[in-house]
Amino acid sequence: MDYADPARLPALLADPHVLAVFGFRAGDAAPPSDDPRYLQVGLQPDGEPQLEVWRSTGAVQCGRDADGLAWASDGALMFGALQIDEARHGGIAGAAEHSYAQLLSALPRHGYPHLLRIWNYLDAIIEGEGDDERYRQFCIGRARGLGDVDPGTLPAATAIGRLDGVRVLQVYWLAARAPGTPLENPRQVSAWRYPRQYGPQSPSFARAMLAAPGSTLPLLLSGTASVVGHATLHGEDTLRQLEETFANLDALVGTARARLPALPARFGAGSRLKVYVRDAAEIPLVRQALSRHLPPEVAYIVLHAAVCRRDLRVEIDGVHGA
Ligand code: 3EB
Repeated sequence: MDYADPARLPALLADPHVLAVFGFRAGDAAPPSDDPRYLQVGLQPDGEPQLEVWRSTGAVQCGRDADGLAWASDGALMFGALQIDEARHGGIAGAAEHSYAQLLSALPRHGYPHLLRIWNYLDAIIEGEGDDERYRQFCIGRARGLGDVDPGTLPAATAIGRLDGVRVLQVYWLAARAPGTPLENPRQVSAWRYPRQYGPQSPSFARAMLAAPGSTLPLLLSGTASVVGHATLHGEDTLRQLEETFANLDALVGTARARLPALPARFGAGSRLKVYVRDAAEIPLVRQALSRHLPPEVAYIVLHAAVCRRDLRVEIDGVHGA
């Protein structure tokens, strides 16, 4: 996984080893392509627009299913993406249920039954009061679409709010032929065990995923924020939230190293991060803290986005390998 200049999009899509490319940019100014490996995500990057590129070691095949699902696969891994119009499914809960049911039925058909990692991007994630909040409704629909799944097999995930006003649920994922190992964070209550106060349906995700032994995939880190136990900490202080987030990420890397000692203890040249910041005005402050905290080899992008709890000001996901 890497970041690249948008001008390179045609060259990247001409490369048969490219599994997926993401253009992060709100509005309609993103470079166009109808290649199924390309997805425009309506999140606003800070600074120059960037592409995110997933490269494969094998040759990639790709296509679009009759139901609109875009896919690319290389014999070991499958990328897939869905963009579901909320209005056609009665709202965000219906759209989430539909997407998860659709993708779960597609995975075995494509021969990649094991979901490793999934990203969920939806507009106005904290709009609505109490249990009507759109994130809570998304959690309800997701759980319905997943059906009767063993929580110990849930994928790593991100669920983040776009600010583009487009009521289309964007879901994309990485699935594999072989199952990975989901990891939990010793500092945090498992999300699927969150108590009722956060909504009628606890969120369905694992804190991180390690691919099957022998895979070249890095550790896949879920969206991680200033949550300890199940509570938000430092609600008024972005920098302390960032510190707590890094403490959570460190704990996850520690958990992964117990299974894979070759994994570096610290973020470095094999780490890529996406940093989601709620208030655009705080991005310079966050960038300053990131440059203090991270060695220069770590590539990251900063996105202006809404985190799924009102009191969370920052969230980070990414990958970490050798
Ligand atoms: C948290 O720790 C922060 O609902 O898929 C992070 C990653 C969060 C994924 C999801 C939510 C999700 O609860 C929020």
